[in-house]
Amino acid sequence: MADTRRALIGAAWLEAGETFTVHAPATGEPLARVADCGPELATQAVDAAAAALPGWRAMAAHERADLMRAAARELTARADTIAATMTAEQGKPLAEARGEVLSGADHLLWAAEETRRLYGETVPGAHADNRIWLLPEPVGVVAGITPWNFPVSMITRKLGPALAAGCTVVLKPAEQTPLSAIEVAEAFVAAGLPPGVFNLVTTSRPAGFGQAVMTDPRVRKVSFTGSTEVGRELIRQSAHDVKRLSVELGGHAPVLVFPDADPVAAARAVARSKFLNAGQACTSPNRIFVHSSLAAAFTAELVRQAEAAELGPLIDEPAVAKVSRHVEDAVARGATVLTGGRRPEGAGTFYPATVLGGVSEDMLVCREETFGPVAPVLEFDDCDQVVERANATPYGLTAYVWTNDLSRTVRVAEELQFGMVTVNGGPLAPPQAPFGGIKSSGYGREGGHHGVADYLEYKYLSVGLGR
Ligand code: TXE
Repeated sequence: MADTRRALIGAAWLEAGETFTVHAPATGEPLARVADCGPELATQAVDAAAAALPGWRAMAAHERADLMRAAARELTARADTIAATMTAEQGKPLAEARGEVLSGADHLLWAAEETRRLYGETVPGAHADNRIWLLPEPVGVVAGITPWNFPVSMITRKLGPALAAGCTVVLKPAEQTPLSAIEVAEAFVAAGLPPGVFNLVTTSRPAGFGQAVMTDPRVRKVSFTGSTEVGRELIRQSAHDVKRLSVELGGHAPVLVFPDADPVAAARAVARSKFLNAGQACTSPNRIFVHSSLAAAFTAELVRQAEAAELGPLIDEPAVAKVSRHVEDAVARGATVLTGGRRPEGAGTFYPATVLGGVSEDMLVCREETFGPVAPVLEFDDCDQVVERANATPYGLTAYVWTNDLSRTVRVAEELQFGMVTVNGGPLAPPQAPFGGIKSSGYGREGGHHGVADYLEYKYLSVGLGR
C-alpha cells in the first residue's frame, strides 16, 4: 500500500493523525491510507480560505485567469497519472477516466475566461441626481462537497466558477475517491495557486465536515452534488445562518423514442449514455419509453450494445446490493431479463450491462435511482400520455427525446419537467451550458455564466450627485 496521503490546508499538507483506507473496487484490495480529518480540521481549512479571500478577490482578473489556466495545463500534463488513480479507486475504464480529467481541465479554461466577463450593470437612477450600479462581488468562502462518480470533473465544475468569481474554496471529496482529488490539489499547488485559495479536506466522517462548514458563518455558500437524502439535510442546515446553497441531486431520466425515430441509432445512443460509468451517473437513462411499433428493433439493438459494452466495477458492495435488489424486484413483478441480470462470480464489485423488458412503473427501477447498468424498457402507444408518464417522478434533471418531427420536438421539450432535455443525442455537459435540475433533483446550475453567477452577489450601489 502506498504512503499515507495528506489533506491540503492553507500552505501545508497535513497528516491529521488518524487515517482511513481507500479500496480498489475491482479487487477489494487496499490502495492507500488517507488523512481522516475531523471537524476541527474543516474549521482550520475555513480559517485558511478566509485568510486567503481578500488577496484572491482583489487580484486582477487576468492574473486569476493565468493561475487557473496554469492549473488546467498541470491537470492536462498529469492526465494519464490522475486517470490511472481514478480507475484504481473508482473503477471506471481508463479511457473514460482520462476523458474526464481533460474535460475537467476544459472547465477550468472556460471559467478562467469568465474572470474577464464579470460585468456589472448600470440601471436608471431613482431621480435626476441619482446613479445606480450593480457591482458583482464574490459570495466569499465556499465549501464544496463532491461525490465519487466523477471524482475529478465534479471538483473542477465547482472550483472553476468559484475561483473565477473570486471565492476561496474548502472542498471535501467523497470518502471512496479522495486519491484523485489529492492529485487535483497537487496540480493546483504546482500551478502556483496562492495558499488557502483551494483547501482539500479528506475524511471518512462526512457528517462532521458537513456540520462544521454548515454552522460556520464565514462559509457563505455550499455547493453539493450527491444523494437527495444528504441534500435535504444540508438544505435544513443551511437555514442556520441562511447560507447560499446549490444542490445537484439524483435523477431519473426518461427516454422517449417516438414512432418516427430511427430505433437503431436511438438504441446505440441510449446504450452509450446508460452504460457510461456503469450507469453511475445522475443523467443515466432510467425509464426508456419506446413506441410499441419500434420496440422489437430498438430492444434487439440495445441488447447487442449491452453485450458489447465494457464496464468497470460498481463503486462498492452496497451499490451492487441496490442494483441486484432492483433487478430482483422487477423480475418478481413481471419483467424479463433480456441480458445480464446476474452478478458474476469472483472478486470485485462487478455487475453486467443489463436490459429489462416488460417493465412497468410500479417496479423499483422506475421509482428509485438504480445507479447501475440496468436499462429498463417500457412500451407505449399513446404519444401524448407518454409525456405525462415521463414527468411522473419527483426528479427533474435530464430527459432524452428521439424524434425528427420538429413540432413534436418543441411541444414535448416544453412539456417535459426537467432542467435539461436532449433531442436525438446523449448527455452533454460542456462548460458553457448550465447543467442542473428542477424538483427533487435540486437547484443551482453548474456551467455557463449562470453557473458563475451562483458564486456572485450583486451589490447595488446608489450615489447621489449632490446637485
Ligand atoms: O451519496 P452521498 P452516496 C445518488 C445515487 C447513489 C446514492 C447514494 O442514487 O446511489 O445517491 O450515494 C457527502 N454532510 N447519488 O451514498 O452520501 C459524502 O461524503 C455532508 C447521485 O455516495 O450523498 C460525499 O462527498 N456531506 C449523485 C457526498 O456527500 C455528506 C452522485 C455524496 O455522498 C454527508 C452520488 C453529510 N451528512 C450519489 N453525508 C449525483 N447527483 O450524481 C454524506 N456526505
